[in-house]
Amino acid sequence: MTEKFMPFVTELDFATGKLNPEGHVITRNLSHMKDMYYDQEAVRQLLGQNPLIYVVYNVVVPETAAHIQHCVTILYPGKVGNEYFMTKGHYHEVLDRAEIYFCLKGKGQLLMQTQDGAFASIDMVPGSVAYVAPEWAHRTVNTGDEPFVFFAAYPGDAGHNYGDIETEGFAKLSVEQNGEAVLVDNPRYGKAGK
Ligand code: PAN
Ligand code: ZN
Repeated sequence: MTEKFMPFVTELDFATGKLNPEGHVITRNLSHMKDMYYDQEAVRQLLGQNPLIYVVYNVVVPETAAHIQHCVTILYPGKVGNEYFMTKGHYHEVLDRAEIYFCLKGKGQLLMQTQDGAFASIDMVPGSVAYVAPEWAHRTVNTGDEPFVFFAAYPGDAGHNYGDIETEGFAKLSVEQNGEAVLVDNPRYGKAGK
């Protein structure tokens, strides 16, 4: 007989967004994603300090369809040139696996796109529960001046495909213009990539 997988709890600190236990922690600095920002001169200037852009605390569960992966992302405020700090973004490796994002703190945007060229964005504030439908790549952007914190849950076997976004880029860039967050067309989308 196979052994039972036992129920368990993880505590989420609403003040910081951190999980206890921390689980599997992923940290992303600018150097991990320097080609993804449009303004490469601004990237060069910032690389010396190599700012921390985001941290993901992942509860560790088996990566099978029976389980539900869940984690918290803390995306720090800041900009590279006039482009807001963002996550790398990905499709799920098993393309049709959906995801739920629940905003706990701060404010941001959830950018999504499909392989056949559709694009969507959702503004996220505390209480927003966003549904990333199957087959949509997803990236988050911090458009505020405090950490943007969200909880995510998705099927255990989803996996992450970063390569396609590294190659094609996102259709829109989220930039500050006159103190406002606006989405502009990404001139590099689908061309040289990134
Ligand atoms: C999220 C993301 C997390 C970090 O948990 O993995 O916000 O973004 P990147 O994975 O794009 O670096 C999720 O969508 N998981 O599937
Ligand atoms: Zn995902």
